[in-house]
Amino acid sequence: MKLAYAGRASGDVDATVTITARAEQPLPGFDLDFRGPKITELSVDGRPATFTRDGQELVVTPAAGIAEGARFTTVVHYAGRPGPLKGDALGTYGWIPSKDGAVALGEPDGTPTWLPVNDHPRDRATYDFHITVPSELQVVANGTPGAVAKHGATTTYDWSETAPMATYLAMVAIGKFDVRRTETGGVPVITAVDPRYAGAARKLERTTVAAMRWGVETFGPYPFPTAGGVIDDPPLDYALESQERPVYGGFSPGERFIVHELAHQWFGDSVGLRDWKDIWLNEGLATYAEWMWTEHKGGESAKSVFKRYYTQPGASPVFAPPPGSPARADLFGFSVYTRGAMCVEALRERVGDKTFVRVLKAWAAQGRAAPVTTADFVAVAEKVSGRRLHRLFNAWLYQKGKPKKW
Ligand code: MET
Repeated sequence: MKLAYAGRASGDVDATVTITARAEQPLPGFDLDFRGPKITELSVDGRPATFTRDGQELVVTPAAGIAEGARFTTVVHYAGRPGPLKGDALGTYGWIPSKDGAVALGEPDGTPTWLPVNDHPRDRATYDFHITVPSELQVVANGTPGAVAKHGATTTYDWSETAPMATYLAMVAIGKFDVRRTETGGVPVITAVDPRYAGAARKLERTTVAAMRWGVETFGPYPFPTAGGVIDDPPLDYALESQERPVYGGFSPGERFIVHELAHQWFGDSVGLRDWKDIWLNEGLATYAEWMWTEHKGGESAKSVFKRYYTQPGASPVFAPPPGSPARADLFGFSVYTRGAMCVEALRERVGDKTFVRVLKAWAAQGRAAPVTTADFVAVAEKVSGRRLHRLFNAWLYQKGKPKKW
């Protein structure tokens, strides 16, 4: 994608997005998801296509049908000012203006605010970013940095995400940053921090490196070509595990936050969901990684954290709703994270520490092979441990109230 950002005053962008896809069946037409500004041109395989927009649906009818198995290229040109999504239970996300630029954060369905995509966690693709900004600004995106080309008043930054990535993990941050590069175990670590959080830059870099070393020991090889993180200024008060480059929105992250987002690189970004309803696989495991980190550092054990939560009353938000299949508004609810992590502790206590670590490594080792479901996690845990675990997972993921027996 090529995107030119005019600057904070207008917030306008002018973008040309080129999508290469393969038709799995004969296609008279196809739908993309896009909520962005006005589309000025749309072509398929070099010929203008007709299109209609209905809410988020972008319905494309190419001049000629596309044959089964054919590779085809769609080019969408749009111009105007993208904006964030906000107001529902999920807060502010999508294309978000910052003090000096903008930051794009997609989870769960915000990427169509600035990119036409097939917005589904299981539809992964590689991405090339060519982003032009006023020369006083910089650009950070997913993956590996490429050329930086200055043409007087504007500068173009190239980034490429070479590992297939779910749409919700695409990120771009435009603004002024303290950009640092280091490496660990041969993996480049690139961090970028808004000047407002200048004091946090060293800590972000050092903690990311320390957590990576620990993550590699605990979960297995780091799954991507690069790592890092961005602290930007919009006051979002959440972080997102955007692939290779998590974003912390409007705060200086503590160690556990950094560990959480880094753990998602294995659990969520590499081993990725088939459906949003299994979001506990992302958030329960990343939260459990925080508990493991604290234990590893000599702090409270995961078992003790579990016990503390377990003493809460059954109606407490720790337990409700059950984390196994949350409604949209509860996707990032407390129980998905905490009861999800308690489910992982229950598993650890059942199978024992050694087997538990083998389960985590086996789960991470699947990588990007195929999108995963809760049933796949149960199957891996049962296979590695040689035990029947259905009752445990049913109790922790799906039963109402506080699980009593599992
Ligand atoms: N996945 C994020 C996390 O790390 C939450 C994003 S909220 C849209 O917790």
